[in-house]
Formats: sequence, C-alpha cells, structure tokens
Amino acid sequence: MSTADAYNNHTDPSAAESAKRLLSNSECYRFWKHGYVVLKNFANLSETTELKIAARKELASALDPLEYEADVGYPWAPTSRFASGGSTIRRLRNAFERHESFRKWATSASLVAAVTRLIGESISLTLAHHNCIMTKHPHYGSQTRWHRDLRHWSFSKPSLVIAWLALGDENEQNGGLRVIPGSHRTIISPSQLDDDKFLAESHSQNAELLASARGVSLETGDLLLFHSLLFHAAGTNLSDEVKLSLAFAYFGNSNRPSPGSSSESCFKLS
Ligand SMILES: O=C(O)CCC(=O)C(=O)O
Repeated sequence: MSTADAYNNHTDPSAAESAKRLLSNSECYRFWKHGYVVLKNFANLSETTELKIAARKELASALDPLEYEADVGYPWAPTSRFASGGSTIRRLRNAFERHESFRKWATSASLVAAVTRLIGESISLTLAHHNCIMTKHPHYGSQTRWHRDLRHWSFSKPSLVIAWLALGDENEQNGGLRVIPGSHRTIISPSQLDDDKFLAESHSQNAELLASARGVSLETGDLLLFHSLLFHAAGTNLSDEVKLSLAFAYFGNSNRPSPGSSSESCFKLS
C-alpha cells in the first residue's frame, strides 16, 4: 500500500502522521486560504540533482513533444520559429513519458502523500497538460500574463493542484512566478478577461486584484503547490541562465474529467 493509500484509508496512523509532517495543518490552511503554499526543501539534493541532469539532457536533445516560445505569442517571445530566438523551447511536454526521473518524482510517495492530504481523497495525475519541464531562457523567455491554469483542463469541479518544483533559484530577476493570493476564490465576470482568458490589466475591476499581487521566490528543491483557479503570471528572464522547473498537476478521484475531453488522459495514483 502506498503512503497515499494508507493516508486515505486511515488504516495506518503512522502514514497519516508522516503525511502531516510533509504538509502541516497550517500549510493546508494557507493553501486553501491563499490558493498556494511553498514547501521549502521538499525535494532533497540528490532528487533535484538527478532531475536537473535529466532536464538539461532533455533540453539539449530537444525531442518532441515541445512547446516553443514562438508558439505562444506572449510578450517578449520571438515572433515566429524563423525569427531570431525562434527555436527557444518554453515547455518540454510529456515529462511523465520522457524520462524515468520525472516519472519517479511525479509518483514519489512524499509528493503523492502531500497532495493527497491537501485534496483530502485519493488522487490522479493529469497527463493532458502541465506534465512538463518549464524552461525560461534569457533573452527569449516570454512574459506570461495573469491567468488561471484551469483553462487547460475540463473537469466536473474546477479544482486541481499544481505542483511546481524549482530546480534552481526562481525570483523576480529570472522570471519567477507571481501570484494573486486568494484569487482562486474570486468570482470573475467574463468582461474582466481578454479574448485569450488573461486578466484584462486595464479593467477597473481588476485594479484591486492586481495591486495585491506578490512574487514567489523559490530555491532549488522548494515546492510550490497552487490551486488551478489561482491567478498567476511570470516575467522574462533577465539573468544569464536558463530557469528550469518541473510542473505536474493532480486531481481528486471524485473530480471527473469531461467525457471525450483530453483531460481523460491521466494516471491513477491511489
Ligand atoms: O513561467 C511562466 O512564464 C509561467 C508559466 C505558467 O504559468 C503556466 O504555464 O501556466
């Protein structure tokens, strides 16, 4: 039985205790109140070293499936695959199939137990989106405007948890994430979003939300867990090193993917 199973079945009090050590009651509370929580040093040095080596190797081999900066058309992205920097990779997709190290991390007992505890039931990993190594390159790494990740999936409940692992320092200088605390609970009218479902920054009703934004600084091994309705954004990379992060998303097994949608592609963990 996995740690997550034991936690869910409540048959093994020691597993429940160990899940609590991974994610305390106050961390759970912070996640549900603010829509995110940072777990410092969640992955150890040997895990992050292995993941970083695999990520660099995958980036160098540039095997499909990939998302290029030029594909997204965000601010600062190259205008086409043929423009200067046009071959800059933004996302190494399908991390789960790509390399054993990523699969091992996504299904690791500690990560599964922490997310299971947060969601409060047995969980699955979505393979439909995220499931990737995010790369942000100097010069051509784009700026991502304010959005909710839920737009990538279709589920009976709008509630998934994204697990974002820093494989290096992430901060304002190298395009680290910014969040709007509590925005996973904010009701937004369609007029507050632009055609691409980003928060319209000039809309007067968004001013208060945007004023409460804050940066999330991470160090190698820190895990950011955030809600799929949390508005977040990121800047460009002004450093001279590529930023690497591993992003997977999980959902509770009572949350049903819409039949026939890509969200049905998932891996049951418990
Ligand atoms: O690193 C970035 O630019 C933001 C990525 C992001 O928020 C996303 O892919 O959902």
